[in-house]
Amino acid sequence: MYTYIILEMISALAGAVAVIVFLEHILRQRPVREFFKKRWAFIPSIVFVIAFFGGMIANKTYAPNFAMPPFMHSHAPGGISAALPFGKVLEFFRNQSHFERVADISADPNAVPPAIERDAPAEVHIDLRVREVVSEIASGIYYNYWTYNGQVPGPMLRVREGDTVILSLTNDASSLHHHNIDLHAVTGPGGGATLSDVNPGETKTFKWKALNPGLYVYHCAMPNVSTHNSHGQYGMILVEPKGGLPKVDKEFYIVQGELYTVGETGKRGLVPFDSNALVAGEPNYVVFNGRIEDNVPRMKANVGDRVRIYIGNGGVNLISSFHIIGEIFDTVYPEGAMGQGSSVLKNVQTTIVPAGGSSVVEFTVDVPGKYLLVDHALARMNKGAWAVLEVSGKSNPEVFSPVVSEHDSGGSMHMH
Ligand SMILES: [Cu+2]
Repeated sequence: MYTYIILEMISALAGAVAVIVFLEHILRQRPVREFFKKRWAFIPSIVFVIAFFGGMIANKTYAPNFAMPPFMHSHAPGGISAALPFGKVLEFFRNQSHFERVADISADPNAVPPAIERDAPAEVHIDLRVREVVSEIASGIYYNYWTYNGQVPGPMLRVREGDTVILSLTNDASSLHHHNIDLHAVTGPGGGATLSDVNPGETKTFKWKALNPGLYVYHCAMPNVSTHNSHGQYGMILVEPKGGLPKVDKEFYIVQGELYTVGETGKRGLVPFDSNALVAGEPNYVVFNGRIEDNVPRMKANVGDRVRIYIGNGGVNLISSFHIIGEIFDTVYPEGAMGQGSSVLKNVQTTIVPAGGSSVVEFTVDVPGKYLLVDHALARMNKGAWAVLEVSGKSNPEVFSPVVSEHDSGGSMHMH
């Protein structure tokens, strides 16, 4: 149990002595080659080599996969490390001028497909294109995002319970990596990932039946899955229940996600992906819709509107405690569950959105003003986990208003 400490200490000490002897020789400005001509020179050299290998033998550390189930050979499924292959990193820098620059990576929270009016199942065709692009996390902080359709999250998809979906996934020819798609709404191996592994430039199509209603996450499941996910490859698909959802005035689409970058949060320039931070679960950025908001507010409603938010969590490590400061969700579809037999929750302050999961919240806006959407693990606001809903309209003093005290208005204080 203690052997490694003794070995490491001896090794460090011997190595240090050997290096000192060698440095002493150089500092006296004697040519290096004379050092090796000396008859005793082999002694520190051999000591150094022994120390080096002694240290290597003493340091017994399991491979990162040691805590995984025995049938998996990496710290993520598929035997591929979380780190990007060094060759791909070089290739990125060699070809960096070829990567598309996207001005705004963030999916528009207003881009929710309209409610489905059909009362019978149909065949629905969906095309998605994977694009590896360069865009900004915040002004001047550039990141190599991997996306569905050049945005994070990927587009919100909407089908009806019982629909047959023909989904085509294209991997843009400019990509450096394989990609695929796993939709949690799919019944079948890999949620479609096994049928949609696409090389750069390739398209694959598969068919699936939307058996279960609900709000589902989709994401890339190419090994290393966490690496692909945390580059921005996630989005949501709503499978509307047969009877549809109640009509509302406004619907919004928000997906929380994490970004793991080398260096401190806020470091400017092109920030590379940090696989160690990913495995440790310490993101530099936790964001709503791909980046830190700067074009606010993007979500708007009027007093009296009934609002529904489709909220998801692309992960990969954190659970979101979704909350709106100054609102109460009068209705929550917990974990995005809906359809026959499921029940909604009433009057919820904060709803859990699991990694790779969702929630649907509804409320009526009664008072004008700005409402902050947050993950109520509030330190994450410092990492970007917020968005703004602006409500316009007449004030509603019966629900919310200041009380001007007699002291403020110059009158005397009264006891009641
Ligand atoms: Cu991917």
